[in-house]
Amino acid sequence: MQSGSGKASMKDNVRDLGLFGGVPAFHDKLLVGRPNPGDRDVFMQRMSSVLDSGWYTHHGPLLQDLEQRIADLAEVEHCVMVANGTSGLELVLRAANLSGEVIMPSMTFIATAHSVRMHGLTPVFCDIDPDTGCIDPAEVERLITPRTSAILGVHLFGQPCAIDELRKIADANGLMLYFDAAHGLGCTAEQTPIGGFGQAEVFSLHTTKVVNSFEGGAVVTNDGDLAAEVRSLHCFGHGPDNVVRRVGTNAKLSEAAAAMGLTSLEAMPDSIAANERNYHHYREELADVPGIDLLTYDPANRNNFQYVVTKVDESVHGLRRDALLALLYAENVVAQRYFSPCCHEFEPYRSEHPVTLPRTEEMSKKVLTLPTGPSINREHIAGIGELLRTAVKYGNEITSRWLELA
Ligand code: T4K
Repeated sequence: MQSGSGKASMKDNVRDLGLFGGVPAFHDKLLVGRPNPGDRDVFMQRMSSVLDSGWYTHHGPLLQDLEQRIADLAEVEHCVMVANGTSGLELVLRAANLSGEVIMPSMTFIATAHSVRMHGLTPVFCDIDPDTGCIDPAEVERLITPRTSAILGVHLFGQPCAIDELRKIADANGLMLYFDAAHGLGCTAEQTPIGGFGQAEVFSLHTTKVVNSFEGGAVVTNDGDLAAEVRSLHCFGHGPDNVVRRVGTNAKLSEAAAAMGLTSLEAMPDSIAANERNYHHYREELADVPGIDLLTYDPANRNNFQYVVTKVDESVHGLRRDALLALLYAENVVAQRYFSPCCHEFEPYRSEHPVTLPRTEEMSKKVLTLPTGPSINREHIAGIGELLRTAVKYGNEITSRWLELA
């Protein structure tokens, strides 16, 4: 029996699992990255004002408002909205005239690495702190060469990476330090908002993020020269006087995107509150599920709880992570492997610069991110908990039957 209300059908045996022919536990798909659009009427009013004004792009009034509000939230002096987070990372690198090698974690979305490689620089992948998945400063030090120009930290799942240690290493070696804060809007490092660390930080406002502008990114910094350069580069290299001084691109964000960004930003507190409630429900549900361990966030920092990340430990129950992923899909629970494979396991990196990163690979084998967001409720999570309990109970059997299907 399944229901659209969120209540899952009970399944306490392998035969009933969707993967092996049973009816899916959930009628509708439960997704990791459902958008947080905010108040539809307010968005429509903003869109109406855009249409009435005839001003659709080129740093219009809504975009200026969004830049100011994100700068205020991040407690920084400058925010430049750009087409997406990836462009933001590329523009920071170009604005700073980086070359050579950039040390970064491999446990991240592929965009982090591509933003560097796209411009002819070499990403040098670094191992992680196994508890957080963030870059390990001790490993960073080991990887510095005369060709290193920067360290690119990633605040993975909204957790601040080891900012102070990285800053010391960067300062001691004359390197630029900047951050991929794609997951970091609304998060803090202790009391300080993510956004003001290093020379620049870059948020993503992709549809799947806690705040979205359909697509979008925000470069935030306290460095006025860097901000001016990013602003110029994202608009064909134009300076404020409209004179072009260097090659630039078009990574501007439209007023329609800004209308969504503002409306979604206004809904961020509710969205984070819903995520946090869900996170705690998952915590309760998973407490008695051996070998499916929830990544816990350090309470000293504020997290936006956008990602519910688990580590599936096959050695405990015999259930392979990818068998569980397939099992959940078949129940309409669309989990994600954030981030697996990780960057150094993808081309061109694996051929160009083969490396072994034991802690990254260990985490990458295990990670599974579960659905959350305002559209996921307690009943959904209870249903997912039931599925996980059944899955680990019959872990070995499920893995071997899944291997036969493959
Ligand atoms: N750095 C890091 C650490 C990042 O995580 C990202 C992006 C970036 C940099 C680059 O930022 P952007 O250039 O993207 O601004 C998703 C997102 O597309 C991507 O933005 C995000 N990270 C990454 C972690 O997740 P995919 O390939 O996993 O899947 P996607 O976006 O097709 O769908 C994810 C889930 O969201 C699905 O369950 C479906 C749901 N969804 C998706 C879309 C597009 C919806 O419900 N509605 C939608 O409109 O990348």
